Amino acid sequence: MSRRRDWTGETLAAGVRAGDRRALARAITLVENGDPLAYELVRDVYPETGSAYVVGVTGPPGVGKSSLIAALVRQIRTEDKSVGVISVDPSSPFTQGALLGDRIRLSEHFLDPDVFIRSMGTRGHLGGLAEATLQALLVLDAAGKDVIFVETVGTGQSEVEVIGIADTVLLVLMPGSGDSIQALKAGIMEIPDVIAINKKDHPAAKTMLNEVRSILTLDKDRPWRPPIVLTEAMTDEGVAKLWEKVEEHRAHLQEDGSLEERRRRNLAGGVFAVASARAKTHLQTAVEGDPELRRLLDEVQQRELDPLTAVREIMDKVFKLGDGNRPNTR
Ligand SMILES: Nc1nc2c(ncn2[C@@H]2O[C@H](COP(=O)(O)OP(=O)(O)O)[C@@H](O)[C@H]2O)c(=O)[nH]1
Ligand SMILES: [Mg+2]
Repeated sequence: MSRRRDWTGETLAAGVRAGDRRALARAITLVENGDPLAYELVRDVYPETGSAYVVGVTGPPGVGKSSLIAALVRQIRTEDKSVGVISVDPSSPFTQGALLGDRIRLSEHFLDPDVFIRSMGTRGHLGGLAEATLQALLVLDAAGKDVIFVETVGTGQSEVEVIGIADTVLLVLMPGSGDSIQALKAGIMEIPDVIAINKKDHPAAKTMLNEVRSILTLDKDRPWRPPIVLTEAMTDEGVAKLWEKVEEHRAHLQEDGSLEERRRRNLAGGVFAVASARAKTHLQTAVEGDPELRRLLDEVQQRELDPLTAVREIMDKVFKLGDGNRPNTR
């Protein structure tokens, strides 16, 4: 088959439904490029999605997220389930540096037809990372993947949005991830569903475990107490246990009926995140392209116009909001 096979909407949808690698690769490239064909594809297959279990994997760079995903994929393949991995690294969307590392770590799975791995970029994407990831996820879901991992670094609004679509959120830390501990403690970072402390052979791993444990005990009222698992991704130590905990979380959600509720909330959040990102892009483009609106910004800078009046005028003109846009009116 030639590399530059011309896909039509129909052959692409059929290929995706069949889980064909080339179709999946092509579909996700189209997603990344914000191509209309990708939009149509996801619209068509969407009613068939919802069977994949989505695990968000988050945590600071270098803690071993990709390595741990590679190990989890090995574990899951022993159960004969199919897997998709979407790795998102917004700090280097255009360079291959960080992504190359992921490739090497995950490369043992590249020949396995039931594993599909993809690093995501967001070239020219109106709806940003949230949109590209959501669409890619739906493509893999439609392809019948049983489990889909979404990897992202742990901080920043767009990462929070990306991970917000997961059924189970796994936070990966390693000894020395002090910033994450502070963020958890301060409530800046949401409490995840499962925590892995990776690189457990490190002398400070136990200290880390105790710190995380003490933060979690502050919050006794939650129906699910996030389990903490010590892992060593390179040797698979703790990996089976980690997967067991993820599955226990899934069972917990299913038993108390909250999986549907969570998915409803996640999807609503996804729609809102994408709409916000698109609105922002639209706003920026409109202001840049309109000398009158640009002049408002100059007036603000010269203190001739206060910021909120400028906001009102910009919103009126770009979104035609009318009276709903008056600050603090009742
Ligand atoms: N000693 C040790 N090194 C690990 C472990 N897991 C990952 N690493 C190494 O840590 C580095 C970062 O791993 P990577 O999976 O790319 O982290 P990510 O940025 O969180 O995805 C790599 O050099 C890995 O080989 C582990 O359990 N023990
Ligand atoms: Mg990684």
